[in-house]
Amino acid sequence: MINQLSLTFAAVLLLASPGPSKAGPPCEIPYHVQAWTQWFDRDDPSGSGDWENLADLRKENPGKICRDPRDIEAVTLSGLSVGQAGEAILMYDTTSGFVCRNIDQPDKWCNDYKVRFSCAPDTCENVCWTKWYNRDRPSASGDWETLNDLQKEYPGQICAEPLYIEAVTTDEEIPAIRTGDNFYRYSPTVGFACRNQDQTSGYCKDYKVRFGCLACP
Ligand SMILES: [Ca+2]
Ligand SMILES: [Ca+2]
Repeated sequence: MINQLSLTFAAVLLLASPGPSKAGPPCEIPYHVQAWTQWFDRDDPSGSGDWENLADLRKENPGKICRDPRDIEAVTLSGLSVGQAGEAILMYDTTSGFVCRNIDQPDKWCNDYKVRFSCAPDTCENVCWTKWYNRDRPSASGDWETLNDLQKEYPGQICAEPLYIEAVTTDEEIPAIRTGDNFYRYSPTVGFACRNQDQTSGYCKDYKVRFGCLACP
């Protein structure tokens, strides 16, 4: 829900203030672009608490978190939101990251959390989109359009550390988030993967993806 709300919010902002146009790749940030990072879980509460603080996450995951995250989401490894878990949280913001201290809890023990960040652009000025890629079809285990595979198959075409990813169906170009499929991976740092086993229908639709980079190779 946070995901769609914040993307919608970003879209409203973008519609309200159209970015500058320029020659070259189209300057546009579609609202359904997936800008959330992968989930990070660097710590567990066995020491003084669960430290998913941004400074350490950046150090341990160079280039994977944008300079100015717009949003942060933390959930327990069992899937509870921070509100549902109901613990006293020391830090939970886009500049510090997330910290739960054991000492602040009545039972002196925090849940183990994972966190992710949303990276929306200030303007579309700096974002350069790759072409669309469709390396796989969902005929076997699913539709695998992972960054690693695409970078191997199309050397030099996709930047090393994309900031955004967009996925749409190959036939009607329906945004992935509107198809109702459940995605195994959908992150600019990992790419896209839809597993047939995760779908109620038993099959994923066929998707193509493209990446948004600060500069095109
Ligand atoms: Ca953790
Ligand atoms: Ca595909």
